[in-house]
Amino acid sequence: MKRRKIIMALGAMPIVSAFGPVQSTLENLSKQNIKRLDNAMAKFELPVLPYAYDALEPYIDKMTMEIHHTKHHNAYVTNLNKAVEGTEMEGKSLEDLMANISKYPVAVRNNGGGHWNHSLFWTLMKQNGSGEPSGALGDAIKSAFGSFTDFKSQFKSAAAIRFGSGWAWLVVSSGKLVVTSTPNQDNPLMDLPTGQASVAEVKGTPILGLDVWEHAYYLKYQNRRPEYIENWWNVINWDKAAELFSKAKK
Ligand code: MN3
Repeated sequence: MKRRKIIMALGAMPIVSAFGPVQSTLENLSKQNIKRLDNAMAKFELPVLPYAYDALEPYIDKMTMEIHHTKHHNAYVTNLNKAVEGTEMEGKSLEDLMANISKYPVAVRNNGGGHWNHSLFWTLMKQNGSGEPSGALGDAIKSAFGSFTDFKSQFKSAAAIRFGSGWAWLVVSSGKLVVTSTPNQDNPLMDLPTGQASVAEVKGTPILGLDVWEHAYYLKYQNRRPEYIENWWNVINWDKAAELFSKAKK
């Protein structure tokens, strides 16, 4: 601003007291800085479900959805915030934490993974989600697995044989579609050693993810995990999967 314009601008300020305008400018600047700090240290938040708790009935029941979202997912968010608070991890994005998880404490791996995995999982389901993917994703599945039926059976098998708690995934890995699974709340984005049963088997960008922890199905299906896995195909949001596929590095 040129000197003349500054004088004009000052002249236009209302004179409340001798220090009024300056003081209020300082207060505004300070408020802006505080807001900037708040944003930098933004805490992780539980996302709102994109549908009602009963939207996936009868395949996934309302009570399971409500407890899964408000108790389990919420606990991952709360514990992740606790784990990063006051550390150099505070303010980092979830993606950044996942990509460097081998450097961070196990509480960040478990709760950060839990937050990332569930945030994705909710968006991969919808009411009346039955059907098969079309377009580029449909073609890529046929080319990678032979047919949609062959892909489905490979994915179902990965979900069924994952021992204990974990996830089954369809990922883009080195340009190819691959079915894999992870234990606990690990996911294929984590920079963990691959190839062992105790860690992520394959790294890649998730296109589909299925939660096979007992808390995801036990109220309705008890020990019948294969039945839950089979019914999940009625609520898959293939539009979301296609969107993730279009954005994934090929
Ligand atoms: Mn879960």
